[in-house]
Amino acid sequence: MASKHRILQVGSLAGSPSANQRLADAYDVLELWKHTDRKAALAEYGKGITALVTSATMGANAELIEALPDLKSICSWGVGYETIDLQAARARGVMVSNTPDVLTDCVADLAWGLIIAGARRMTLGDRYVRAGRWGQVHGNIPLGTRVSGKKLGIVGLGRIGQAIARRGQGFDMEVRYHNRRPREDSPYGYEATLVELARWADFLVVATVGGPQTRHLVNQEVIEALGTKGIIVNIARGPVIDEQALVTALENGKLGGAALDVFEHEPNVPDALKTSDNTVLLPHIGSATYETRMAMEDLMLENLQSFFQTGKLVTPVE
Ligand code: 8YV
Repeated sequence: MASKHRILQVGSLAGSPSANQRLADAYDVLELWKHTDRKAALAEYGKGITALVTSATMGANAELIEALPDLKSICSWGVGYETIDLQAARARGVMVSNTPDVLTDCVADLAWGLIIAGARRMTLGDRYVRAGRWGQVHGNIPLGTRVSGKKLGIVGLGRIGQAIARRGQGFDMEVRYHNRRPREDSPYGYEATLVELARWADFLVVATVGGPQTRHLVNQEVIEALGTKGIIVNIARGPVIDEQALVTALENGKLGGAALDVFEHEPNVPDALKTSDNTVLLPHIGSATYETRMAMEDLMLENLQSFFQTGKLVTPVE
């Protein structure tokens, strides 16, 4: 039997149904996360490794890329790639793939879950039921906000933003968006500034890419423009929202509510968000359905296999 190709896996993909096992079955895997001295492990076993598997969260920085002299491809599990140093990869001629499209629907579905949970105070109600406080609901849980027929603002009309927008039509909502540029193919209204979009919207959903170019795009001015009745939803990346400004606005009653799947310093979540009755908090589970995680691992493995068989990736980045 031919010997297995050697690959490096940055961390455990425990959030995927069978990725760890399938990688271990098909390849000779250097499991980097099991080595306490990462540098030493790379120096000892890194030579000859041509492919690396990582995730949107774990990424691959310049130091890691440089420590692998024979590296030719990085196959990531996840759509976001702001944690992969593309410049360092390009400089070395290393190809990069992600897993786009397969997670779009589930992430958009979760955004909608957050819109409704935030507007209708679902998690607060759930806490009352669990605590045996049903009799105290009236007068304690403030009335929610109607969702149907309201104004939906989307920050970033990419694949996921468009899927969220389409669902808005089912709720009879008017949809507008903000992007760096208006999209010719879009049926939705364009707002040239984020502040204008926030001022107009009842619900502002963040669906843009992460990375330095979008850090704190949603700042104090945007949050206050959304206002006392507005609800912000984030299924993209935590740092897109200035979290401190968000906390301050919630504390001062300048924002209606926040429903968040991502945070600026994951896994750390500010106490002020945890104790607020106006927040819904999820642990970055946008893509976490069996079907989607399976499709992500299939696509990541396809990229890897294609690299070894043809020298090309199936879903290269850019
Ligand atoms: C992943 C994600 O759960 O794909 C992405 O960019 O954020 C999620 O789908 C996770 O980040 C993978 O590490």
